[in-house]
Amino acid sequence: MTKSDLAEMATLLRVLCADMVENAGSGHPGMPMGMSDVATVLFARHFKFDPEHPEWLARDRFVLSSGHGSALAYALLHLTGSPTMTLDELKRLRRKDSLTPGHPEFGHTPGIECTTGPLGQGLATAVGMAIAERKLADELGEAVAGHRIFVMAGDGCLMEGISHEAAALAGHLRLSKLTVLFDDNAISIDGPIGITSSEDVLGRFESYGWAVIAVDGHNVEKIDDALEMAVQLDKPCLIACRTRIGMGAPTKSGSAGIHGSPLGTSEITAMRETLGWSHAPFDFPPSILERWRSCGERGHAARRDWAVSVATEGESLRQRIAQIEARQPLQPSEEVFQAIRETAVKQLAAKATRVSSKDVIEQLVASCPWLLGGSADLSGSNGTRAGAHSDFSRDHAAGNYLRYGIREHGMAAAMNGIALTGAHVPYGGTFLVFSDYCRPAIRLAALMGLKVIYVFTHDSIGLGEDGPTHQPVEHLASLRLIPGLRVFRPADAVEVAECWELALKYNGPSVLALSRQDVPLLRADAETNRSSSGGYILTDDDGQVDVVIAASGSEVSIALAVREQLHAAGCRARVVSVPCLDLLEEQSDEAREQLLGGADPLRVSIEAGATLPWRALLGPASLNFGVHRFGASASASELYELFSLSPHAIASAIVARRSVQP
Ligand SMILES: Cc1ncc(C[n+]2csc(CCOP(=O)(O)OP(=O)(O)O)c2C)c(N)n1
Repeated sequence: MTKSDLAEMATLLRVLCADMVENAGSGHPGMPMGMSDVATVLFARHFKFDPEHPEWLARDRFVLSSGHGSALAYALLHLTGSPTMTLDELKRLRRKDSLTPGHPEFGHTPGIECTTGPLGQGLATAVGMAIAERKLADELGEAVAGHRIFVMAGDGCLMEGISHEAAALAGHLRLSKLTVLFDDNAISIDGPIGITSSEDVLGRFESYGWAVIAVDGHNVEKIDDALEMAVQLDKPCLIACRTRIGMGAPTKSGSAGIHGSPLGTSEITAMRETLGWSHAPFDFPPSILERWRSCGERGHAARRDWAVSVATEGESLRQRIAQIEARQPLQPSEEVFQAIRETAVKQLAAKATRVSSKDVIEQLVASCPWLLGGSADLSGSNGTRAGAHSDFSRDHAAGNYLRYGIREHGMAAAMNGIALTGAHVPYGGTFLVFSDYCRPAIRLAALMGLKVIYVFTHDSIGLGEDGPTHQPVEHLASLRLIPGLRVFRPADAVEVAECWELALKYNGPSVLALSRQDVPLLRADAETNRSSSGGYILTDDDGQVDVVIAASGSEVSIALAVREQLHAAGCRARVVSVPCLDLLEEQSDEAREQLLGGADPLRVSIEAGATLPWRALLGPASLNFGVHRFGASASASELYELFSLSPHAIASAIVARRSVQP
């Protein structure tokens, strides 16, 4: 295609995006109009994809990190021939039940690789995709699985802190398949970037170990040269495309005003005049549309050739491709789970649940080559690295353990990218208190329904002397509020094995909250996974009980000690272990009521954290023991005394309440 062919295609794309936003009555025309030339060159000359097969393993990935520019992604899908992205869908931008929601959503719109909208997340997720690509190309061969990841990111994405973590990691790992097309328009919502930023973005990326290229983002030949160069490099590449936001709008381009509002009737008419475009909205000259369609057809042919060559490959490789393309969930066999539970029940010594988790990981590594471990510089403390692990590095793509560095947010986003590729299940560790640093990416994992496992250790004041900065208080409660995220807090080695099993079987994200301090083994049975209902009766008195104590994690053994003391005081108590409140909430009301002993017994909860979720479960008449202020620097046993979480303090409070309300 000639330069003028590309220019016409870019104009069609630019006008279409402006018309889509105009038709919607709201949205963001500035970014798509500014980046139309870059997008055209990328899709016409470089991007490998098949619109009819968005699941193709070897396709290049396009991540629109500036998710507000969603019109661009949808328009590209339509123009290149996606069968689901019809013209009608483009006309329904931002409408209810359309395939064209305000920001791109993975799993909702075929062809959208990643949910984007929170700035910076797309870029950081793409780093995980580039890690997964290296692993896949190493496993299956470059010809079968190699692909590139192209990201469009604006000033906003690159200002966000997460871009620093993600880009530094990508540079360190030399993720050469990653190319970021920076929409360098120097405008954000409040105005010119100069009012808030003086940084040298290119210098920054260079210092991370990236190649940087600066081009005129409206010069199709220069863009083409830059992309040509980027794919030859042995490191990630940032192409800073100097663009004019809203390019083509005669009075509004170049200003913040066009970032997030439709152009308006007079401006859009004037835009048509300026661009010499006489066609009505959504009416495309057939010759230009044909050119766009040919980009998709080129990819279609490439996929066909690829399919012919992989058809001659062995059965196991073809099965692996089918697994990835169908996004078939990866999980160990039932025998592996059974063996892990049986090992756990034999370990009689008291052990921190983080150590029991490491025991599980040691057993999983051998049978799960698709499991990718990692930690944000706390491998030893989190117990995330097994003896059989080897580190993934720029020189060792076969490694199955990621050293994320002290980059919790970058780690969580990269895990999303790894999970999105569909070939691996990532797990990553840090302290529970630092889940705050991961939270925006955890939320996106939940929104996308990704199988990602967070190994969050040091899960309460029980971590002791490191003090209140390290002691989570509100974290369990707040993580439980994220829809679709399962928060597991196992009480002993058997529950740890069960919760790992449940996390690996769940097609969504899971948190494993694990103790630093030792806990005794509470269970002697491991035949069935009792954690699967979220909560179960651990110890009961025959017949009627006066008190039901529900607890999680390290507080379950405290609940058992409380029960002993109550027994001595003539009060019969049931202990319910609740390793996962989310799963318990999914049970029927009847099952839950039965577990909690109906209306008569006094309901009690013990968890060393905010008590809100327990009050919601047990009702306003319940007694809830927890932590309602920040912790302190002292030994775990001193802190449990200080926060009235010792068996004696709890038993006394229960007896006192019962004497008032027998
Ligand atoms: C984490 C986050 N913070 C704030 C926003 C709201 N927001 C959307 S776009 C934008 C400005 C982005 O500027 P830029 O990347 O330069 O985009 P452009 O104006 O060039 O389209 C902001 C603040 C967001 N989507 N995500």
